Amino acid sequence: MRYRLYYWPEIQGRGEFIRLPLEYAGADYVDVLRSRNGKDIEIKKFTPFAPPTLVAGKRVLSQTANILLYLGPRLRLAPKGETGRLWAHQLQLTIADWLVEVHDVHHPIAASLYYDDQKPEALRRSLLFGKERLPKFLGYFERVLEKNRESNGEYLVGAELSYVDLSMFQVLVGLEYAFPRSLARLESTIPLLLALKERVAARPRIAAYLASERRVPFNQHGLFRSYPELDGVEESGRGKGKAGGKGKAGGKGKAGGRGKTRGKGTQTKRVRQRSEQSGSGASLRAKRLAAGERSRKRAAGGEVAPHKPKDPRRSRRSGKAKGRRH
Ligand SMILES: N[C@@H](CCC(=O)N[C@@H](CS)C(=O)NCC(=O)O)C(=O)O
Repeated sequence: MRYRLYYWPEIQGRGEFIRLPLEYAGADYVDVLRSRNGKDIEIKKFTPFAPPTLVAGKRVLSQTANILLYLGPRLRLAPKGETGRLWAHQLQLTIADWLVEVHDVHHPIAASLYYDDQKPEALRRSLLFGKERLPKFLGYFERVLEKNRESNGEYLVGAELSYVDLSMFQVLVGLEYAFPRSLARLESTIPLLLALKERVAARPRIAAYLASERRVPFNQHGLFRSYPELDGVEESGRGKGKAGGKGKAGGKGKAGGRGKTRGKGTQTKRVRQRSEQSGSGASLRAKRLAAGERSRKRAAGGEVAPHKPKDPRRSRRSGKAKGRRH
């Protein structure tokens, strides 16, 4: 059967979690909106809320983990028994939760606003993400590998590679792109995950795919975005981790104020001041109201038209990337 994948053509996003297993298995598939003359589909039944969407014969499937639940056994990338399949699905859903948090680091307030309009909040979020959530998720999956005696710690589920391993590969390369310093700081705690990443990258079909034009490069519109100011920033005074440059907010963005972070209280206060300042301009308020209006309209419509080949995340005027949820 020829699978048809519908996903934003310019980004890896959640679509990549579907592309990877299709590529790994050498499946017959079309990445419709990346193909020449690829047109959006009219779906009358089982209308998806958001992409990725997979059309498989008469089936129209959405929700990344759900698509993988379906594809896994068909591509021989899932355990045979129900217990194993549910375990794989559970891990995939945990990855889905993690992805939301990755997204919310650069868009903590709303996906419909520009990153620039939520920078102070993003910086605040990034501190907690780097300090608490990143080590927690990584540590959890490292332990899952450690405990999987069936594969001697080589794969997350069962004795062989599954779609969850491919997803984990994608998360790890995404984190490397978006949070290189934070990841480097934690490297020594996740040897099994890093070995898994190399193992997946070395699989011939994956290696060929990564080197091909089918693999969309990481960029500033996807889930994983490289904003140095959101990576590895540490609160000083706690004495832990040097990855953030000893209390300096690394990178150009200075989202939390002029480069240095002087401990929690100061930082929080400055962030709050900035928030208040940035909310005070009348034109900004109008812009936000308009953005809110747009998202309310979207919500009222019940669903997002997911498959527009033209990227609606770019403003024609400024050319700046908008922060839709990816
Ligand atoms: N839980 C869904 C999330 C789907 C999702 O957020 N899709 C993004 C692209 S990655 C989108 O276009 N969302 C539009 C929206 O949420 O308004 C999944 O895992 O597939």
